[in-house]
Amino acid sequence: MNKVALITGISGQDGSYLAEHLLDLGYEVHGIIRRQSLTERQTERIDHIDHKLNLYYGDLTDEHCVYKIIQEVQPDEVYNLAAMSHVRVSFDIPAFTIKTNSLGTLNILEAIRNIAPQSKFYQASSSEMFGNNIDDDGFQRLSTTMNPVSPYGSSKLMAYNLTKQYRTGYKLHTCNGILFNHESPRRGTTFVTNKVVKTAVEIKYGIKTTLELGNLDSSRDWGHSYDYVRAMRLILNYETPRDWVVSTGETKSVRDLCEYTFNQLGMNYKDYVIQDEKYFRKEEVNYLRGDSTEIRETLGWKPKYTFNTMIDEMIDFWESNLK
Ligand code: NAP
Ligand code: F7E
Repeated sequence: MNKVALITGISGQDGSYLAEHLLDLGYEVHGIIRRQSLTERQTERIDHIDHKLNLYYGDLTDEHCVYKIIQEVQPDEVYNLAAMSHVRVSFDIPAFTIKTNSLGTLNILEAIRNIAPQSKFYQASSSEMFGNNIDDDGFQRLSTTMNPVSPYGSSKLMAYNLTKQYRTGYKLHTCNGILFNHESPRRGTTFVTNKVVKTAVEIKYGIKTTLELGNLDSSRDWGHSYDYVRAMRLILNYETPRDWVVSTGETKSVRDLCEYTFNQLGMNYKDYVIQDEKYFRKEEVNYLRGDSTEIRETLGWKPKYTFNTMIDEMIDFWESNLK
């Protein structure tokens, strides 16, 4: 019998790569999408596999629909990827962020506890939960104290703790993947990597003249979504439910990202990048670098992409798109 997976946030960046991966492995894949007024582009990332998917309208904040879908699907594995995932925007809509990211996670955990306790549960936790805490060796890991500095980070920390608590208290198979930033050509274009790459390509082809950014000095541990969704499935299929860190272990600043991208396109970023106050945050996570030794050594996870091959792929995507 094929395994049955339910993915919340299936229309997002990670949801689309995970759905492809699970279909390749023979899973029966179900996913939740939201009702939107503009339907044309909503499922753009999964249109190519739409005929193989079972999609349901739903919203994590609506516990009735969450119960109904879990009751109907009776999944072997639930991947909770749905979230209000933009850190800066979470300062504008903090209540919605917490309702979706924290209470939405609780709605799924309660449904699993009551009507589908056989379901294994994966929670999309985030390096944003660490805030500005770094161990003495310059890395963040499972034992690093978490001290979020955004409504997004706080909402994810609540969901992280609930996921742990349903494992220890109710003996459910629930796991957190603490994923550091991961990108791809499918990344939303208001996140910094895809914003920089898309705009740099537009500048090269004369469509735009400048790139407005916020803080150029923050550093991120950037991997590729293709690699990270593979880690999600490994995490859920490990015999013992527990939490893991997924990261590249390398870090680059936003300035490094601009320098590499513009160089690849034959330009100097200093001629085009302008800083604009509106892209700065009330509080910033300055430096992220994850220690993923455990998942590499225990589960054999290894990323295929480097930072450079990932950015090159994103450049190719936008160049062929614009041509
Ligand atoms: P994404 O592209 O923003 O996708 C998020 C998905 O969640 C979208 O399909 C969105 O649907 C859906 N969603 C939002 N609010 C919802 C609600 N109330 N009910 C149901 N669905 C809702 O994010 P991603 O990059 O794929 O990230 C996947 C998950 O990993 C997220 O939980 C994110 O917080 C977490 N994470 C991401 C990273 C990263 O670097 N990418 C790192 C660590 C953790 P709409 O399109 O309708 O809004
Ligand atoms: O910002 C700086 C910004 O929005 C990265 C989400 O997937 O990863 C992501 O959150 C850095 C920050 O990602 C602009 O201040 C400068 O220091 O691409 P981002 P994020 O905030 O790190 C974590 C792990 C998640 O879990 C989240 O869901 O870039 N920056 N100028 C800018 N950022 C944006 N978006 N736009 C700018 O113009």
